[in-house]
Amino acid sequence: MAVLSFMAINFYLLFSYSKVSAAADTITSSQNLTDGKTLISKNGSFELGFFSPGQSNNRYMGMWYKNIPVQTIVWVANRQKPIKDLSGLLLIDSSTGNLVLSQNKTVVWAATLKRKAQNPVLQLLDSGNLVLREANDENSENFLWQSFDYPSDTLLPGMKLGKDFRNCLDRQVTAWKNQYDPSPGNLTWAMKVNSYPEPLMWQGSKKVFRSGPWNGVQYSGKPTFRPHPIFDFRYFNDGNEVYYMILLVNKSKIARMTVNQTTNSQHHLVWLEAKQRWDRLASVPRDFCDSYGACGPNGNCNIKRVPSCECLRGFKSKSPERWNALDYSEGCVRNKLLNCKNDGFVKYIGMKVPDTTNSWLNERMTRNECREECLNNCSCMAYTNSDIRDGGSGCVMWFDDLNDLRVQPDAGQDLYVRVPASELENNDGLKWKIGVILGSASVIISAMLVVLCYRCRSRKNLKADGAMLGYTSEEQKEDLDLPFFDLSKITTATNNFSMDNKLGEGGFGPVYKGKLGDGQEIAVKRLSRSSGQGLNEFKNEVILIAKLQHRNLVKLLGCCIQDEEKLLVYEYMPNKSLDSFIFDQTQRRLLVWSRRHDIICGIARGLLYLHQDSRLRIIHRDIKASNVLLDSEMNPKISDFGLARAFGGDQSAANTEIVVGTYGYMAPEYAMDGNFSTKSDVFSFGILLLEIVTGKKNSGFYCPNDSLNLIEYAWNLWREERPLELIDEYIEENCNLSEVHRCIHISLLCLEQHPQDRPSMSSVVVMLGSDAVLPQLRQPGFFIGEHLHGESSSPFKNSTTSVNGLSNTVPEAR
Ligand code: ACK
Repeated sequence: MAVLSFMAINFYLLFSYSKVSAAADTITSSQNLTDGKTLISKNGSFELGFFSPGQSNNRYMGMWYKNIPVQTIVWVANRQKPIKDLSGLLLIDSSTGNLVLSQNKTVVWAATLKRKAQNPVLQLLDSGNLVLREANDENSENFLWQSFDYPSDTLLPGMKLGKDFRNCLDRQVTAWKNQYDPSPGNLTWAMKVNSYPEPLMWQGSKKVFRSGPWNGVQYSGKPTFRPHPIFDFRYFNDGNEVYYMILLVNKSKIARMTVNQTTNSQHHLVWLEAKQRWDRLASVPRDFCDSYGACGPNGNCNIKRVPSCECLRGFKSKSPERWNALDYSEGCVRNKLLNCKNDGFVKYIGMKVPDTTNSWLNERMTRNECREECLNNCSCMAYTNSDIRDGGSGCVMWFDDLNDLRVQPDAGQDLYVRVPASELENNDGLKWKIGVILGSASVIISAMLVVLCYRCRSRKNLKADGAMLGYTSEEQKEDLDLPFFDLSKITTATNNFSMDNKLGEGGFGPVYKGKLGDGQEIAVKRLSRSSGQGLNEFKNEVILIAKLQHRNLVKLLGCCIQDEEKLLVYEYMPNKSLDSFIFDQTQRRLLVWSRRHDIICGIARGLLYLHQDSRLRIIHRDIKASNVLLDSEMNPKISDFGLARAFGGDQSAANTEIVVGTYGYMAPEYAMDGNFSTKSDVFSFGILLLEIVTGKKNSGFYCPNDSLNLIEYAWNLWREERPLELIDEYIEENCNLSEVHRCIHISLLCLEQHPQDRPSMSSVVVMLGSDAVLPQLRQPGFFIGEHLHGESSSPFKNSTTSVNGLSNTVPEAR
């Protein structure tokens, strides 16, 4: 960017300049561009002129898309020096041939020319490149100056991000300070040039995200090998110039990449003509593992695991205390010192390779040569191929701690990490990996076989036992297709229902962890013998959930009714319930925003399935954090159908004399009048959504500024335009603020006082997955009040009581 000195220019000439004529794409040295006039590129794609960002009165010279209605600024000349009135003037200084922006005879901004111009013209090209060139020379190699060499916050197709050593150019993208101020913020996206260059995002001097180096196919941090639907990524390095570039797959599309200070991320955006809005194709950092150095030196991040960080093989946490408290900043150190000549390598498959700062590159070596070279150099810590095409070629070696590693099973590359031979004693790295893969495959296959056998065996049993379940003859006609387990098997699996296996107390009795003979882990719900009320819930759950199948509903594997026992057997959810994460001081740190957002979307899809897409219309009536379970990959599964009600046809609402459910989640019309509907589930979802964003429980909510409950607290902050103060402190750092803002808006829509004002779950799913404008909010329903705590003063129908957050419910007649 040009550094301005307030030089004098031939202003007496200004008055002899003519203004640019309408819709021109060029100005010559005898013309100027005043505030209010614009240049328009030949095909009408881009426009250049003066603008004010948002509500600001400052004037800037900038460029935007001409043919879309949402003004989107892609380049700004005077980012740091706004013009305070309408006197701005863009012209070619006749004495120097330079491009100058002035205000009242003072230079505000000037271009930095490669050489003095003879007969210059300024032209706005259809690519969005503003170029100063000799009037008779259109060759891009000879441009005197071009805006593409001085990006603002946007990378347009065809622009380069990187360095040109011959012309001393460092083309980098820097975020606006905020939406009203285009001056450079502290978020920058630039090419880091070392032996093996890679693009990096910086927050001031702190690295925040790394794309990974180019591996011949793509950047090693790209999560999949699938071609990008919009952008074609390019990388160029000839020693004189190193750059990254995006091109359009389909030239008729309008797309860009930009960095945003508010969201702290880089966005890939495409213009949706049909919807007349920008659609966000992707944003980085995507998740916890994308944040630079998430697991510290020599730590490996796997987003599918909980916790996501683990030390590389042969390493241990440097500070176990901090590591266990989920502070990974110190990373990992070696278990044993390296031996040098007697070392070996652990092969990691599907990796984003480490930060290349301390790396060395040789593009001609083979992998074997690379391995030899690394073994022979006692400082070499890891190696890989620099080009993964055709079986791999080239050699990269690392000479220090390995930083910012992550597992990318669908796209990464192999990385060989040096360890002492003793760490490889039992098996070398490759065998170890293959062993793991084969091992898990056989478990899956045998689990599937066992389940299949159970299914074949059990139909007969279930029908025979229908009477015990209390089915009507009508219900018995329905083939529930539900496996029936032998009591002895469950008793063995749960260690005779030992206390050690007990997971907790559910709606109608205790829940135990079990392990079947084939190794499959299960969760067994046992109907309390003493619980008269539980029988109805038990029956209800069997009948309803057996008919449901969705990836966001917990899967019932079978049941057992034998002697006095009534048991339900579920797939085991290793990460337990959502409330054990969001309300726990340590666990909640694991729930970074992207994971919370995935969980919110999963619950919404599960609920949509219940309300609309399943065979029956089902109202759950007890949606809450403790009824959402998390599988090993943190996918949410709605559980506990003991209170659910099913409807056929178009019915979607009913009334009950006996209100069941959980305080803190009940919609006002349900708690007061017993009216339940899909919209009362939507209300409960709204509370849950607010709890996930805030990390605060609605029931027992205590707020110093006297809000009645979490809803009122959220509503007050929303009205005061401070909704982001609601965010859980543990997700603030790496979260996508616009997404969080949207989720708060959606939760308040779900919490509207009147059911008809609340969105359906299908609208919620759409709203969560798009950038479309959301409906205006009215006052939410503030019920869930204090009076509920005193049973005697309950104004409701026969309401339930709540003990320790469990819904201790009274079943109603069905
Ligand atoms: O929060 P939690 O650990 O997860 O405690 C409760 C307890 O049983 C009573 O509901 C746990 N639980 C219920 N179903 C399952 C399941 N399928 N897998 C693992 N834990 C479960 C729940």
